[in-house]
Amino acid sequence: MKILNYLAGLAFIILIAACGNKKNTNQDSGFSASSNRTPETESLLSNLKKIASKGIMFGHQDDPLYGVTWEGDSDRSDVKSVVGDYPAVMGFDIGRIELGSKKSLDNVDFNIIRQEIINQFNRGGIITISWHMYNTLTGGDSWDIETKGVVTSILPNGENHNKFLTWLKQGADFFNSLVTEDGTKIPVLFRPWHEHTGSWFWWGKDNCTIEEYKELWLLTYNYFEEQGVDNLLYTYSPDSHGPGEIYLERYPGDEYVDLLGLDIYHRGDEEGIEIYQNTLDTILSFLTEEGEKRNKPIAVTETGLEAIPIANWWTELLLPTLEKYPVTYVLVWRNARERPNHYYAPYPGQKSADDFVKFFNSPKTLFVKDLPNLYK
Ligand code: BMA
Repeated sequence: MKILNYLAGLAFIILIAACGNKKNTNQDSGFSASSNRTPETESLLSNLKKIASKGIMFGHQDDPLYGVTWEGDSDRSDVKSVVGDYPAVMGFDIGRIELGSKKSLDNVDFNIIRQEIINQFNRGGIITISWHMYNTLTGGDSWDIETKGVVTSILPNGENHNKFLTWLKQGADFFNSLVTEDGTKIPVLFRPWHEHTGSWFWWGKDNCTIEEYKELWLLTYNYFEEQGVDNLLYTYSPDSHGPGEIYLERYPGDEYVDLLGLDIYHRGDEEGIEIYQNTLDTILSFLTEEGEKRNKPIAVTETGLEAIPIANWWTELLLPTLEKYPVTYVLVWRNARERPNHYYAPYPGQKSADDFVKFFNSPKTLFVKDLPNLYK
C-alpha cells in the first residue's frame, strides 16, 4: 500500500509540474511563438489571424516622426495630410539603441519614438519595429559586411558574445519601457534580423551559416524572454529572393515565429512592374499556403516604389496583387526628410496622391480609424 501511495503521490507531483511548465500557447494553433506574453499581445495575435477578412491594413515607416520637408510637427503625418487618417500600422527602427545612443540611426530621439508608439497604441493602431543593429565586431553599421564572422563572434563562445548581450539588453529595456500611462505594456510586431535572404547586412545569407542564423534568432528570443520582454510578436521578414526553399531555408521554427512577412521593393519603375508584380504574386501565393498550414498571419512587412513616379501605383499595381491573398498588412518605407526623393508614401500634391485617396477609399484597405479593437 505504502509503495502505491508513494507512486500515486509521485504521479501527482509530476502532473502538477508538467501543468506548471505548460507553455501559454494559443488554443487555436498547434504552434505559437509564445510563453508568458501579456494578454494584449495574445489578443493582438488572435485578432491578426482574422483581420484579413475585413481588409488589408496600411502601414508606413516612421510616419509621425517626419516627412517630406518637415520634422517633428505635432500630430503631423504625410499619410494623414493626404487622406485624413493615420496608417493602421506604424513602423519604427531602433538601430543605434545598442550603442546607448540618445538618437536612432535615422537621427530621431528614442524618447520621441517611444511617445509616438504610445500615441499609435492609444489610437488603436499597430506598431512594428525593426532593428538595424550595428556591427559588434567592427563597430560599423548593419551594412558593414567587409569583415566576415560577425555572427560567429557574437554567439555563445564567440569573443564578442558578452558585448552582444549588453547590446541586446538595450533593446530589451526599450521594449520593456513601452508602457501606457495606465501601465499597459504595448504589443509590438518585432522583425529581428530581417532581409537575411540577401547579403547586405552582417546577418545576411553569405555572412553566416544557416545554423548560425537560427542560433542568432533563438538567442535573441530566449534572451528577451529572460529579460521579461513579454510584449512581442516575432515576425519573420526575408527579402524577395524567391518562394519555397529560399524563404524557409533559415526559418527558426514555428515555435519562434508568429507572422510570416516579406520585404519586397518595386525597383526601376516602368521596367520593374512585371518583376515586382510577378514576384509579389508568387511569394504571396506561397505564403498563403504556408500561413494556412502553420496557422500564422502573413504580411508585406516592407515594400514601395521610391518617389512613386507611377500615378496609379496604389490601385492599379499594388492593390490588385495584394487583394488576391489574405494579407494582414502592407507597410511602405519611410518618407525621409534628409534624402531628396527617398519617400514611399505620397504627400499633398505628390504625383500619386489622388490615387492614394482612391486606395484609402477602397473597402479593401484599413487605416487606423477602420480598426476594430485589436487588443481585446
Ligand atoms: C534604409 C534607408 C536608410 C535608413 C535605413 C533604416 O532603407 O531608408 O536611409 O537609414 O533604411 O531606416
